[in-house]
Amino acid sequence: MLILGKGMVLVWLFVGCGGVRGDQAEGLVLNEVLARNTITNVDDAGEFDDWIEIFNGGEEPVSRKDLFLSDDGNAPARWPLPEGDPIEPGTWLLVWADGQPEQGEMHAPFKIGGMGETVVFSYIGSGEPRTIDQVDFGEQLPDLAWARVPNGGVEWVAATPTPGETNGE
Ligand SMILES: [Ca+2]
Ligand SMILES: [Ca+2]
Repeated sequence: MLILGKGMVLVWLFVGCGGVRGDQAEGLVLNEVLARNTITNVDDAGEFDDWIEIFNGGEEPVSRKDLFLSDDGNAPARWPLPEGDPIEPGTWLLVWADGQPEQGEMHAPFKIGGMGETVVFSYIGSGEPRTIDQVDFGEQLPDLAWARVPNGGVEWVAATPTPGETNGE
């Protein structure tokens, strides 16, 4: 009984540590990008600017701590997601990629190019740094997003933009 008891404690600790250390971004994906926004939606400064949508397709809230976005795979730590409420399961987080951080905390200091670009989403914290997700897209037509359809799925396609909402609907 004593041995079994120790074994159970060890298993519990192992699973517990794994959950804290390695799975900070479990379930998160880059879900949609719009690089040529001319009539789709405006930011809090009233501007039609580019954006990146993150989706939590997992089953647990995910902390924003130590998560970074970049438009340069060689510099993944360009911009840390601002502190705030965890990203709840089944919800989206919209980041303005307008190069105007002075317009608010959800404005990244880089833009994404309508002729094609890379967006890199990384975890860079106390654990092993890793790429959570990356999307390389080509030229975009105005107001046609590059999106995972179905929402959070494997395939990326050109689609009607759905900022902060389910893709492909
Ligand atoms: Ca703006
Ligand atoms: Ca969407």
